[in-house]
Amino acid sequence: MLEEKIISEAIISRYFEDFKSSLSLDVAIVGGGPSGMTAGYYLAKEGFKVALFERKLSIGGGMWGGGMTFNYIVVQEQGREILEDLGIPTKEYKTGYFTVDAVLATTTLASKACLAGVKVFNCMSVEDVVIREENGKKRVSGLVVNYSPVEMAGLHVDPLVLETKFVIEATGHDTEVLKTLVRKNDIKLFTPSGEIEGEKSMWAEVAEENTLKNTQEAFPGIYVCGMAANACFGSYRMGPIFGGMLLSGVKVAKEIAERIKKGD
Ligand code: 48H
Ligand code: FE2
Repeated sequence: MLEEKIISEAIISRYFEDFKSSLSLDVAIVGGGPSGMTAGYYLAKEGFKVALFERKLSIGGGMWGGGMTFNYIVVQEQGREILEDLGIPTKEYKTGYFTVDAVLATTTLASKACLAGVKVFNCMSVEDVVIREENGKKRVSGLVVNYSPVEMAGLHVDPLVLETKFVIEATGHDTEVLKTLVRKNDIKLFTPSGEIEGEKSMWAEVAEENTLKNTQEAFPGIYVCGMAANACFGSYRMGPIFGGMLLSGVKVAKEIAERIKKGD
């Protein structure tokens, strides 16, 4: 005998157990692109309590479509090492250029992150952050989330709120979380101008290097990674080469892990 009511009850119970248990996190990641998923994987593997909030139905961000929907991505040697660590095989095209099937890379990374313990909330949009002040110093200490269908329908429905030790802004080109933070609060980011510097045009070599350099804390409690790091700190775009995104995810995971262990 199969009772429909029990199927519904199982889904509702499990979902809200997870949601309730995610109201207090070590790390909240906004955006399920390659950098956010990589950061989540390495943090969860270390045993931190991590949830990832993704506006869309599927995680993967800009990695599914490779270049112009031709679904292969390219990585350089350091990116290849991370993919190999994740069990994703690469194939050398020319010296220093490795190709990977974009669907294989995206699905494997997503699966590894989930299996490591990242709780993914898809169809959830982050619409704001929580700010607190301690000893005269402001810090991001939580996220304000809403259902994406609410956002898409333009309904006036208030969000829900969760607390977290650190936020990772991994929303890609748009740097949505930081934009909201800067627009709504009288604060300065750790960028040269104190504002979001903005993304520059295409220069793959410099952009890839800078993605890693720009992966850092942008304001107390919030780190930028991936494309958002270059948009925030003002560097170039790189097109469909994804090594920098993966390396950025690894770096942000490492830095936040150290901060949490220190009790920051
Ligand atoms: C919840 C949100 C919100 C929000 C956005 O764009 P992504 O793939 O991000 P990265 O930085 O991991 O990877 C960038 C890469 O895909 C890319 O675009 C490259 C390398 N471009 C080079 C070039 O020259 O163009 O993923 C970001 C994710 C997406 O899935 C969004 O839906 C999601 O974040 N998102 N989720 N709440 N407010 N805003
Ligand atoms: Fe892009």
